[in-house]
Amino acid sequence: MIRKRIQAPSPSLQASGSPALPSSLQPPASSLSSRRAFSLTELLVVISIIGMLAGISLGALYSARETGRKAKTKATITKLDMIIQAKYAEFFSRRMPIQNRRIPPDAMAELKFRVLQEIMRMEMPDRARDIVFPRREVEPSLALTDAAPVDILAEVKPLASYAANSRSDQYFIDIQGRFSPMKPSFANVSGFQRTALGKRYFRRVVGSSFLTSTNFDSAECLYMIIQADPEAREQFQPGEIGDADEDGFFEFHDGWDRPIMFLRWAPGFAGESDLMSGDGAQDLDPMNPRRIGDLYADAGKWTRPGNDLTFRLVPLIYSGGPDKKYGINSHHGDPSDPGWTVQYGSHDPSYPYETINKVWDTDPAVGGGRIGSPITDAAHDEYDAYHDNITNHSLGMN
Ligand SMILES: [Ca+2]
Ligand SMILES: [Ca+2]
Ligand SMILES: [Ca+2]
Repeated sequence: MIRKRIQAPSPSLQASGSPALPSSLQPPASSLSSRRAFSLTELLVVISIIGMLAGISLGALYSARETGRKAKTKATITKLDMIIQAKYAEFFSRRMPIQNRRIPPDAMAELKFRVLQEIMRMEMPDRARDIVFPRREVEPSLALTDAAPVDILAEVKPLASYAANSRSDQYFIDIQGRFSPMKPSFANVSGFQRTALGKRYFRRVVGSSFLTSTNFDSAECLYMIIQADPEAREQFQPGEIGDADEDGFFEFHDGWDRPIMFLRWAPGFAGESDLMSGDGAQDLDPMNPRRIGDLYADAGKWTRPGNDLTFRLVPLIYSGGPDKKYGINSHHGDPSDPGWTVQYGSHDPSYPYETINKVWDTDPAVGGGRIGSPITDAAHDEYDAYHDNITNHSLGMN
């Protein structure tokens, strides 16, 4: 443009200042059109340069926004991580409500472990099913579904007992020290009092829209845990909170305005984690230092093969990252068959010992993998989507 302005007057100067020029040297009429063509080319060049510059600055803007979103996500997850890890650690100094102290040491160890698991489930829920379940005494065959009426939903009853399998006789001991020669059930094994916090979560959830859909129930559980603690609650700004499924239950949101998810026990994430070794021999789980495994009924006898998979678990808090997909096996089930696939706790009298199993087992229904493992089923919508996630297990990354 500048060159054009400088050049433009020169032919007219020549024309007016040099009248001696022969007419053949006068700028021909065609030079006017060539001048126009030249300026048009220039204009196109300029436009393309502007376009390139705009492209570069849009790219820079996009990249700056993504960096900002990542930083925001990390900041929120860092705060959540500190609060949740502190709460998780507190469980290990918790007084256990075991009333009979004269039961054998191995029975005591197992009871403590089972009671602790139940307290953690009640007070640090990561799914709706940690809080409510269908009353089996009302309808034993009922699988809890979205359509389940609220009046057949009950608070999960904490139940814990120890099963001895001595050669001569098999018996069970509950927290009151009651011996039972039979397989435990609600009738012959005492549960223990639900904790105040467990009751509070139940009151908040039962009869509410929380149960009309399990969308983001793990994120909503995380919010509920923080919400219950005024000091923790104060650390978060309105911009870090949202309600993606508009059910009135809030979630913490990442930089892409998607819910930040939560798994209390995520053994499958060990391979991706900076915090979990995955090595049970070197890194004992304080929840289960004796590495107690589940009981199985084998040919009419209870056997406990042990569980050499256990290691120290660290709660997992995760954002889906820029692709907004989580790609993590939460065992919440398919969206069309919502979230009741894992039912922790020993509240099912038919299978009172499967709690530990649930933590460590793989689930073929969601493409295999333990809870917390990356989704490796290529047909799954969130296949391989975990790489860009931002989690509390690798805050130094991404
Ligand atoms: Ca929800
Ligand atoms: Ca919600
Ligand atoms: Ca992702």
